[in-house]
Amino acid sequence: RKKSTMGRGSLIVFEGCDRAGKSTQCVKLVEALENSGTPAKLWRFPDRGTAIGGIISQYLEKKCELEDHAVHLLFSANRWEAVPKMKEHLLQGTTLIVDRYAFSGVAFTAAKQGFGLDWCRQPDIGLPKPDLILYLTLTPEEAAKRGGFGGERYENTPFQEKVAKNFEHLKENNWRVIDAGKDMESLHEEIQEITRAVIKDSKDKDIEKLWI
Ligand code: NYM
Ligand code: MG
Repeated sequence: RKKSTMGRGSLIVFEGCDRAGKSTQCVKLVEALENSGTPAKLWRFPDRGTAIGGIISQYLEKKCELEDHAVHLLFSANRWEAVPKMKEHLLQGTTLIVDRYAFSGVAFTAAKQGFGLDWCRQPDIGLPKPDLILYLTLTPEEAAKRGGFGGERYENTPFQEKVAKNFEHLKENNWRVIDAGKDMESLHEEIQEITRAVIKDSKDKDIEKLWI
């Protein structure tokens, strides 16, 4: 299909620790955009539906062990394999609302012993650069109120605290920090307002490359 004459869609990424409410807000945002006539599609990483994503899923569910560098590269490969389709959607004018991206990749692996931010960033250099990163933050107290973690790998408080510290180092001027402790509806309104402005603003801009 041909390039949209309405301008390209935006690449909007949600980031944050587990339990911040990213997935809920992603779904609500896609729904709101679609209802107002803005083509939008929900996307998520890891995409557990591909062959690579299947291995990642097994790893997260603790059904297999993988060497830490190797699994980092699989998470990155899982993004790269999606790039052709992502670009196609963006160029056709569809905005992608993405639940986690390369920033989770870096923040989670760099929380492991012996991994620096710089090494972790390398495989994701050159991915399509998001127009906006909505970083949902939650204090440890608020997080605790939301009930227990699931049983997946990384789902424990000490690890998540390291992840949160790493996210702080990744912030750039296209990041917006959102207090995820607010009620779901106010959060949704705030997110819509920011997102709609960015969608308008990025229509005629080229898609840039991440970390270049
Ligand atoms: N995760 C996610 C990583 O470790 N590296 C990555 O590149 C990405 C995208 O996978 N705890 C971790 C963060 C999550 C876990 O994500 C699965 P979700 O959104 O809970 O399905
Ligand atoms: Mg999770």
